[in-house]
Amino acid sequence: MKRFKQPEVGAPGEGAAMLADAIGRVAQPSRRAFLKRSLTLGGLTLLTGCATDDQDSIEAALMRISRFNDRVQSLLFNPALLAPTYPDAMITEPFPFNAYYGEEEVRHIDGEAWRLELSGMLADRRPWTLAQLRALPQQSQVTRHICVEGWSAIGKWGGVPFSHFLRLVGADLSAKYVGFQCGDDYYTSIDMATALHPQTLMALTYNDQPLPPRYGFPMKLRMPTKLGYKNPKHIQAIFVTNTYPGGYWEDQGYNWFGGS
Ligand SMILES: Nc1nc2c(c(=O)[nH]1)N[C@H]1C(S)=C(S)[C@@H](COP(=O)(O)O)O[C@H]1N2
Ligand SMILES: [Mo]
Repeated sequence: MKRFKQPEVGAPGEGAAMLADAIGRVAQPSRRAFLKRSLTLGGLTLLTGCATDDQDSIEAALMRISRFNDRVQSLLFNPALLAPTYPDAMITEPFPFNAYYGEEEVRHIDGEAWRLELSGMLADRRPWTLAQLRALPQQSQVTRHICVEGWSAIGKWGGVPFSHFLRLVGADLSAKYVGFQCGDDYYTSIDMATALHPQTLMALTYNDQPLPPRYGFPMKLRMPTKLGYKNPKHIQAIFVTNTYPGGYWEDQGYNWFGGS
């Protein structure tokens, strides 16, 4: 991080254009608009101690603001507050598909061979079969999924309350993070408070049927308190850790806490 260095900006406005460009690449759309309205070049320099002529230091500064924002969101998160639920009649048909690739590339995972792997800060690291997960107590919910790409949809998911599962395997509930590795190389991570939220489900069904491949067979994590990209599909492995694990979109600048 370069400190106390004056911007070596050629033409007036060049630095601002660079800042807008960096914001575009770092921030999610809503935050981008907010930053554009509220930050000037000088303001960002004061806030971060960074000269704003340097792309890397601008991005690092915006990432620091976003990580600060994560801490604020964690403090504001109320684990007892429930996300709205809806009647079955309001379920969106067809429910949209989304991934970092097109629908023709949806992964087809073999449910018989699949094992859920566990690692990190938990007592019982034995892998789980799909049949074993289906034998655990199940719950269902009709909730709204919100994607930062500008759509939302109501769907019905059923599965195992994640807090029940974490207790069952002896997870260290004082750990900071729960991380997920997916069958399509997607990955993400969440805060422990959200992992233990009563509406956070290890979803095995969609519309009372086994989760179809496009919605994340054999298992996804469904959290109505978080944006779409925080809800991992095709989960292969779960780990509990105090080391910040990041995520596929989060590492490209999307806000990590990602609450909705
Ligand atoms: N494994 C995996 N999970 C993922 C994604 C992905 O690309 N791969 N995309 C995320 C995003 S951005 C969204 S909006 C939702 C879409 O879920 P859906 O296809 O059930 O609507 O999945 C999330 N989880
Ligand atoms: Mo999304």
